[in-house]
Amino acid sequence: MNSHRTDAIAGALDALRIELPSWGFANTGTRFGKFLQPAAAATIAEKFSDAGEVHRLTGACPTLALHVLWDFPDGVRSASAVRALAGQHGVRPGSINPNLFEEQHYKFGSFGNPDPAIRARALAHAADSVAIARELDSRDITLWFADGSNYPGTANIRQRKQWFEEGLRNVHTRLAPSQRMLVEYKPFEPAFYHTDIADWGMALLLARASGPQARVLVDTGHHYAAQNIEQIVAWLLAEGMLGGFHFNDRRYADDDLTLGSIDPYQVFRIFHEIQFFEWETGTRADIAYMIDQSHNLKGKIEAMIQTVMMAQELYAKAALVDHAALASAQAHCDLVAAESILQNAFATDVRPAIVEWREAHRLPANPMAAFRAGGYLERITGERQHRAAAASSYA
Ligand code: LRH
Ligand code: MN
Repeated sequence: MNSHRTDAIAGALDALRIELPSWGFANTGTRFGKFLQPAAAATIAEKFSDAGEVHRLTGACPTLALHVLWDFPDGVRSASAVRALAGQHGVRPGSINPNLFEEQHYKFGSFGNPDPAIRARALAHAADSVAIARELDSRDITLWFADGSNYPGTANIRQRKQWFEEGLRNVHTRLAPSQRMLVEYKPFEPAFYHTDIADWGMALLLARASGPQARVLVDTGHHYAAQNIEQIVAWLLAEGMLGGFHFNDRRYADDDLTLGSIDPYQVFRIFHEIQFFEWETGTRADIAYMIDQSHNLKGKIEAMIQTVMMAQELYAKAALVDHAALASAQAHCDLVAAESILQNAFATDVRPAIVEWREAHRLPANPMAAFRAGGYLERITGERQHRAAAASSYA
């Protein structure tokens, strides 16, 4: 591979930072069961420790996304302990995710609940989440809502939209100037008739209505199978409203599988749209690349390392697209030439250049092999296997 291409790959890897999800290290399951892993993290200290191990091996994961109810048992009062853990494990607190979906009082919704007292409780929790983010110098607050309905006629969809506008606008007023709120959409689950924030357009309109520091978060698992996700990404880029991603893969629905395990070309096409935009505009898109996965069968840490390695590989391949040649082929409607430019980049084996980048950064050539040989899993299994298994459904 010529130096121009290895330089392009090195430049891409220097820029790519991927945020890990604290809940990805904990025992999670499906409604049909949770298969417990003795080494799974159960405390925030263990989640930071595991994230620290992934960052130590990949050099690409300096932040950890946190979910408020699962990681801050005492709310904002837990922030100083979290800050200390971050220092100890070399991973900074990342995006703050409120929990507006599992407590009993959210049965009929949170921001969209017909009961003003419940909407007020939900807003108070979102406000606490912003306060926690301020306390930890976390830039992003990621807002996902399970709100919706299961049966036609049971919800006033327009009324709930207005309540969401009011609630999200209120959250926006609490942001520090440097902070952002990322509105995450999802077409269904747990609601199975309508979901209040069901697609990118609804999230875009609500983010716009909230204020200038609001953006849209694209969870790759939150799309109907036939949807063209990279077109949504292109539109959000063009609108200046793409705030970040939750990366995972799926065969059917929100399966939260390892990135690229089902459709790596999908992820490549997303990365291509971003890098093509950056080439065309000469700007760096202000995107938070984050992982959102839950592994019932794979080892939690290995799944994260696999995802980071796959993301680096696909992002590096996208950096090999000759954007000038592509723009010319597009302008001349040379379909085969244009398509081949992407396919050739995708077909390029970038792994030798990635190993070169890792060695240049004194990182293991193969993070997965280093993890398996490193003894970390054996050590934490010994430390953690004695505790009783918690029976909660998620994280
Ligand atoms: C909802 C979601 C959201 C999180 C949760 C863990 O499906 O993607 O981002 O809060 O997963
Ligand atoms: Mn998500």
